[in-house]
Amino acid sequence: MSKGGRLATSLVLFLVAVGLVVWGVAGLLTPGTPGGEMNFTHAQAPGQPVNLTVQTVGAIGFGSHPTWVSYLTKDPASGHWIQDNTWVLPAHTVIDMTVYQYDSGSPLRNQEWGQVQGTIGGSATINGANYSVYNSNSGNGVGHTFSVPELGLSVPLIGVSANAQVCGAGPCHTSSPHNVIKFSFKTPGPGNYHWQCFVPCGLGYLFGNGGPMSTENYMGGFLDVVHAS
Ligand SMILES: [Cu+2]
Repeated sequence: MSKGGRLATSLVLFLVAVGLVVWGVAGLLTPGTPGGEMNFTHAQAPGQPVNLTVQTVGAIGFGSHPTWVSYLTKDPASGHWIQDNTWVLPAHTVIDMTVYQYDSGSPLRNQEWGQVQGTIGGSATINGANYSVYNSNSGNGVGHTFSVPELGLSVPLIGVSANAQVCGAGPCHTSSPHNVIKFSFKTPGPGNYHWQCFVPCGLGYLFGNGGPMSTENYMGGFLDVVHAS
């Protein structure tokens, strides 16, 4: 090989090495989940309530942390369950939220989170029955909450029996034990509002608050509220 050829080969190999390093570092910095936002602004006619459907699972089953608890969102366009829990929502619009809760529960450390707060009518329904407070020391306890602190909104998501065949990996299907929890709330003006779960469900982390509790797209995300078009 000529000197020029060797030089060109070395240069190509060097650039490939640099590329691999950049790719590796970028991979470390990027969460292993789609970091996009799910858009709900065109899922219905302007001014009409938005249907937002999510599920909570005891183990996501895929990605970089398959054993972590997580929310999944039903894509209004494709109907697929996606771990993309930041939603673009129209402002001043009623959101009809449905949660398929597939995880087991436990007694709450703070009974405050057993209360339905900030929904339209101040209540929610579980499998069709109205409730405004849930005693987590009874029944199957609470698995997670859906809470938007800036909106004073919080709903306890009641667990399924831990003795049942709890769904082992998301996305879960309605053939697994689940509770269907429904409630409605109204979006405020445009802005970014964070939502999260307040049950320390990060099993294996300090006080249950690490891991999925402190990683976006597992037990938290954002309401990206925009001017209705
Ligand atoms: Cu949780």
